[in-house]
Order: sequence, then C-alpha cells, then structure tokens
Amino acid sequence: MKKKIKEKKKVIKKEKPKKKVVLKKEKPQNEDALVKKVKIKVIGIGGGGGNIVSELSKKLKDFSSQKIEFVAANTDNQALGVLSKNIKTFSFGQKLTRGLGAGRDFSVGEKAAKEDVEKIKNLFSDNKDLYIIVSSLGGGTGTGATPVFLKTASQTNLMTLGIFTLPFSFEGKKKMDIALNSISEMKEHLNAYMVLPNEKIFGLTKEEVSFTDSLNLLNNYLASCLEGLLRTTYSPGIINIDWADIKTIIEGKKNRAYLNVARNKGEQNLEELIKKLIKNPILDYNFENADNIMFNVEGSKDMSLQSLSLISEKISEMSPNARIIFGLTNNPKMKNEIKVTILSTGSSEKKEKAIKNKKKKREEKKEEVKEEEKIRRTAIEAKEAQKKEAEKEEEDEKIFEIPTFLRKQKKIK
Ligand SMILES: Nc1nc2c(ncn2[C@@H]2O[C@H](COP(=O)(O)OP(=O)(O)OP(=O)(O)O)[C@@H](O)[C@H]2O)c(=O)[nH]1
Ligand SMILES: [Mg+2]
Repeated sequence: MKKKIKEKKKVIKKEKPKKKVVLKKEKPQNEDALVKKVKIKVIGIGGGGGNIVSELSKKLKDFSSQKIEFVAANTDNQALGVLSKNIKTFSFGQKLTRGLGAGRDFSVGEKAAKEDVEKIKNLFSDNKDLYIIVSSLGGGTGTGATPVFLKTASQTNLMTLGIFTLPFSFEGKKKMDIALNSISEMKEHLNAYMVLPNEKIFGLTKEEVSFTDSLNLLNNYLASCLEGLLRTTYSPGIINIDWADIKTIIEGKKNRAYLNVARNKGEQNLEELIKKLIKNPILDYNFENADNIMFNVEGSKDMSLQSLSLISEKISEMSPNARIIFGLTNNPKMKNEIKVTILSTGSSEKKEKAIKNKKKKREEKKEEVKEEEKIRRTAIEAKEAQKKEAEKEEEDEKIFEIPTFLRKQKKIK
C-alpha cells in the first residue's frame, strides 16, 4: 500500500516539469509577438507578377495575412479569377479595359492605373514595413501600370523592393527596350530592385519544357529566394537577424539587390555551397563589391565554427568594403544540412561600370606598352642591322687594304 502511495507521489512529481515545458512553449510565442511585428505586403502587378506572387504565397502558407499579405493587381479579371484564395485581388482600370487586360500595350496599362490612382493610394495606406512589388515586364499592364503604382508609393516614403522580369529576347527588341525604359523610370522610386531576365530560364533546365512550365521554373526559383528572405526576417535565430538589419540593407535609393538561397548536404562540400551562393542562376550579377550584405546560416545545432568562418570569409573576400550583417539559425529539422540566405545591395551597377572602365584602361595601357616595346625592338634591330652593316663595310675596307696581288691570291684560294 505504502509503495503505491509512493508511486503516486512520484507520478505527481513527474507531472510538475511538464507544466514548465508548457511555459517554455508559450515563451517563444510571446517573443514572436514582441519581436516579429513586421508587416510586409507583396503585390504582383499584371499576369506574370500575379503568377510569381501566387507561387510565393503557396510557399508561405503558414504565415498569417497580418504578417505577410499577398495581393495580385491586374486589369484582367479573368487572370485574377484563377489565383489561389489566399491572395487578395485588386482590379483597376476597369472603365478603360473593361476587365480584359491591356492588350500588350503599355500605354493602356499606364492609363488604366492613372484612372484608379486613388484606389492605388489606398493600397499603400496600410503602413506596412515593406512593400515588395513584383512585375513581369514586356506586356501592357505590368510595364505600364507598375511605374504609376511606385510613384504613388514613393509619395508617402514607404520602403519598397521592386522585382522585375525582363522578356525573352525572342519576344523582340522593342519589348525589351520598353521594359528597360520602364525599369529606369521605376528605379527612382525604389529603395532596392532586382532584375531577372526570363532568358535565364534556359540555364535552369537542359530538358525541353513547355513555355508555361519554363516560366513556372523561374517563378518557383524566385519564390524560393523570397521565401528564404522572409523566413529569415521572421524566424528567431541564435544570432538574430531582425527587421532593423534588413532595413539597413534595403534603405537608400536605387540600390540593385542580389538575393539567393543555397543549400548543401554536409559540411564537407562548403566550396560547392559558396559557389551556388555566388551564382544565382536567374540573375546576371552577383554580390561582388556590394555595399551591404546580410547573410543567414541555418543548420543543426552542431554546425562547426570552422564552416561558419569559411562561409563568412568567402563572402567578405568578394566584398571587402561591405557592411556585413550575419545571422545564425538553429533548425533541429535540418540534419547534416546547411542553408545560407544572402541579400546584398550596393551601387554595384555603377561600380561594375567603373571596374570595367578601369580594366579597359589597364588593357589599353598594356597595349600601349606592347606597341612601345615593338617600336623599341625595331629601333634596336635597326641599330643592330646598322652595326652589322658597318662591320661588314669595315671588313670590306680591310680587304682593300691588302695589296692587289695578295687579294687575288686569296681569291684563287
Ligand atoms: N517569369 C515570368 N514571366 C512571365 C510570366 N507571364 C508572362 N511573363 C513575361 O512577362 C511579359 C508580360 O506578360 P504578362 O505579365 O502576362 O503581361 P501583363 O502585364 O499582364 O500585360 P497585358 O496582358 O498586356 O495586360 C511576357 O512578355 C513574358 O515575357 C510568368 O508567369 N513568369
Ligand atoms: Mg495580362
């Protein structure tokens, strides 16, 4: 009997720590509520923009709409109708387009947005910490309306990151020129922006794929990169990257951004992981000579210090003057796997041009030196030839100094 009572006591004693566990579970939620109040709105404009945002929303289904809100804006009601339910739809320019799209004409897209500028103002009136605007350029709505959306957003000093895809080159030079013009207009109104040429799709797969599938490949890769960034923003880390850090990277004007996520099995192949990180297959540039870099390393608890140090060293080697922010997240689900998310910004476009110019000048200088060397050589060769000529003349003269009969004898010999 006494034994039984003792056992009961034991059971009760055992139950106590359980309560503590519950308390611990509640703590991260409180932390979450305190630290992660960041609110982000992702707006896709036009058909392609809507598709990309739709892809991203599927990947981030576990986030509440208070944290990340997804919106698809279009002049085409049919295109809006087929998107997933967790995306809010925003139709505009209905009077002009009758809900049928802008018919590949960017001036129609522009007018359609201007028609509803008040409605667009409202879209940006909810004080989010960051607005991510996604648009596929080359058609009517995305190309024409996105600049109007961005101008409206910039009037209230909101933080904006623009993500644009460029049309395939087979779609024609005219479309490409219109797309590039639209970007240079939009840059002015953005804190940071990314440009992805659809042409890059050819590097994503060697197999033959349908046109739609190929677009989905790029959409999916881009959505994974954005997912990496947004999860980093919200997940508490051992060394935590928070909103203030990301803000530091995006802040400023007209910053070209580089975003990528790379994963690797194990810590043996770190060079491979770094290579993947440097080369985002859907971008034309990397983070070389960037001004600001944020990177987050995610892995199991026993990830080695050496691995972290190597990744960090390689990143700073590429951009020795950059301000670097580093985060570390422990993910118990990741066994023997490392995932690195990187976001960088900087006036790298300008710098790239400056570096290219420097290289060109260096090459030109080299050529000049080569040319000078050639001239010098020719001069030396000429001098040597002259010397030889003089020696020969001297030799000949010596022969004439020999008396004729001896000269003749010499010849006979
Ligand atoms: N990456 C990517 N590009 C797309 C996608 N859909 C279209 N594009 C590209 O984006 C360009 C513009 O197409 P849409 O986005 O459909 O055009 P829109 O902005 O809706 O314009 P209108 O249909 O003329 O009103 C095309 O020329 C394609 O190069 C997509 O899902 N993903
Ligand atoms: Mg369309």
